[in-house]
Amino acid sequence: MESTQRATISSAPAEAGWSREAILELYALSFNDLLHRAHTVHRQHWDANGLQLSTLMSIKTGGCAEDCKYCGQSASYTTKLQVEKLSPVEEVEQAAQAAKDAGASRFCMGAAWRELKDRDVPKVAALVERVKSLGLETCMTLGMLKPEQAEALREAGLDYYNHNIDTSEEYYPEVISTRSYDDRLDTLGKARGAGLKLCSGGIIGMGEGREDRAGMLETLANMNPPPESVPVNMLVPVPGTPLADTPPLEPLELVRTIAVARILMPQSHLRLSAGREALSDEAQALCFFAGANSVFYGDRLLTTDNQGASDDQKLFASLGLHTEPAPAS
Ligand code: SAM
Ligand code: DTB
Ligand code: SF4
Repeated sequence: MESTQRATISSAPAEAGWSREAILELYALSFNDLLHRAHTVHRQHWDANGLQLSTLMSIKTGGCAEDCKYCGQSASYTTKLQVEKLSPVEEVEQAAQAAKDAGASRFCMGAAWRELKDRDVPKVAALVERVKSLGLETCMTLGMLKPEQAEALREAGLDYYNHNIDTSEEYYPEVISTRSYDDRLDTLGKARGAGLKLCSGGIIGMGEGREDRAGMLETLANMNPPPESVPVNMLVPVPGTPLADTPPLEPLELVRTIAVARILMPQSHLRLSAGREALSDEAQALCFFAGANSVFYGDRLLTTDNQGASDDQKLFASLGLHTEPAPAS
């Protein structure tokens, strides 16, 4: 049985891309077989005990014109969130320096915008320049981009653009009505066209099925090349949003998703992202074994709590994980 499955899956040629069926076959492997295979791929491409740390900062919070059903920052829902304007450069620099001092190698700045406005380009470019000058990798997530805006960010020293596809193309309209899957892919193409590295992944546990989780990975894995950084978020239920009462996803399904993603995208940093607070140390350890090699590090994500840095340090030490330094620029 196992050998039949293995023959089918390993016959999927990389050039022809990954089919949804082949991805679902990986998901259906016995847990031990799937983890063994994913961990073997992981060791072939990465230091199996290395972990990349990214720290998040919300540089513009709330009041967003999009209606993403998971997000507490959408103006469509009533949440307890305080709306905040674009952060001043000194505040961002201070937070970035603190993140670096605490051990992060990448600083990710997120804005609750539908799209970047031309008038804000010089302001966000100045943030990138300042953070980059501290010796950190830079990442931004600002909504939709125009090609010349992506170029300006690249010239300012931006390394990564984060723009998540969130789920499968089929499930996407269940979650967001104010933009399409193609809008998302279009912005990713523009960021790539400007020479930015891509950070793109999604959220699981929004009520989607395994078919949709496989569909999300299918889209990411068939990008040429796949995103350099792939965040897998577990839904953080935010009171006041339409998904606030979604039943939590079984953690072993997260582990399977990480394992499948590692097999499909051997060379990408795979980030165990939002939702770690709700996971046991054991579940997180399984995610690292399955191929996750990056986390968001720091007491806050954008607007919700993250597993605290001191708990993280204890966890990393107990697992013998060491953190990746920022690459010399
Ligand atoms: N507004 C920009 C955008 O949507 O592209 C950037 C900021 S947005 C908050 C960044 C990503 O955070 C989203 O694409 C989504 O994948 C993730 N996210 C937002 N709220 C979340 C939640 N409650 N739980 C898990 N992930 C979430
Ligand atoms: C990503 O995939 N997850 C991060 C980052 N990229 C921008 C955001 C998670 C947000 C979780 C909910 C919040 O804190 O607002
Ligand atoms: Fe706006 Fe981004 Fe939140 Fe969607 S996920 S509502 S685009 S901040």
